[in-house]
Amino acid sequence: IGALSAAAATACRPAAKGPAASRDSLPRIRWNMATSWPASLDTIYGGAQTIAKRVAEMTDNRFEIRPYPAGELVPGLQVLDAVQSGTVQCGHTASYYYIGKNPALAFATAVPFGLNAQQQNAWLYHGGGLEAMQKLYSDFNIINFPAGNTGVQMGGWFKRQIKSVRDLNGLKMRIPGLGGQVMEKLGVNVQVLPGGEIFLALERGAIDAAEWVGPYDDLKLGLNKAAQFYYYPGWWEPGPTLDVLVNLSQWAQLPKDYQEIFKTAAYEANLNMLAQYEVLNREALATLKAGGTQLLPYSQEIIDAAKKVTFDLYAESASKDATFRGIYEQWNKFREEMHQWTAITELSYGNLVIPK
Ligand code: PYR
Repeated sequence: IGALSAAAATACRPAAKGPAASRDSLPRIRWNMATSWPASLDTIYGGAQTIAKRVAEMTDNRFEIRPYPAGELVPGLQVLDAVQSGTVQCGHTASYYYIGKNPALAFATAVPFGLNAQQQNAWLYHGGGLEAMQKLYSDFNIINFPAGNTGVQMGGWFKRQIKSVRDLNGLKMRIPGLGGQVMEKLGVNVQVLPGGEIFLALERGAIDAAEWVGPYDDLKLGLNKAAQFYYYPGWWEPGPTLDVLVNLSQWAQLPKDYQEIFKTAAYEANLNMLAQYEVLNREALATLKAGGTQLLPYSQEIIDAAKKVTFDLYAESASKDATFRGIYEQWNKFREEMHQWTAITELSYGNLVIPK
């Protein structure tokens, strides 16, 4: 017992340098963070703010990160470019905005008929996903970390009802990522606009339909004032991850403990955003319904056609590009196995408790 308590006393003794002394030895660092979001969307912009706030708190304000709304430092859809070139040290964005640079970047966010938030986190953190995405991002002199998730999204706002694939033909719709490519193959004229520009485009008739995230954000953007029919589910975004991107040269210059703090803050943003969306969407859906929004499911005809086009698109992209093929094949095996597990757990449980 004597030896044990001596060891315990040693373990509890403060280090030779007190906490104040060790804090003083931490460098002062200031970074800017470009984002793709309007500051009014406290949920998704909140992902950037969570990282900044928590990094500051964990370093006694010695490592300060200042997030900027879309358009203030760089346009909302050019965050990757700004981080790559070093115009900013880091950015908060959705990787699928950059599929023009490499279509496999879509897997970092979400792809049609892919993984929900829980499965996406499983793939990224423990299924080889984040390693694959970080390898891909290293080609851009960037390291990425998951830093937010919206949960399953809604399927978008339409000015008129769409019952069949024929109704999609020629429709101008705002929708990013591989979901946009699938819609294009179904006859849609696809536009990709940053979140802050959707309302005006829809309201003025520059587009006929738009998807953003879900009830809370869509209500804040006022999309319910520009269109009446609100479809579900967003089969192209079952659990999209938002990423924080860091310029690799800047990352390499960070002290190791700041790197660990940054990673911890990104984990926190990832978890916190999803919890926030679940709570807020629940309330906002009721508000939308009370305000006259018509909630409609996509028809089976549209879902079946979209599913076929999606898996044809994956096969086509895999045949053209070795990077896409490598990531897709690993991801698809994970997806198939994961869906079998989910069928007997989450889904069968949901069927027990959710009223029909
Ligand atoms: C979108 O751009 O549609 C997102 O869901 C972030």
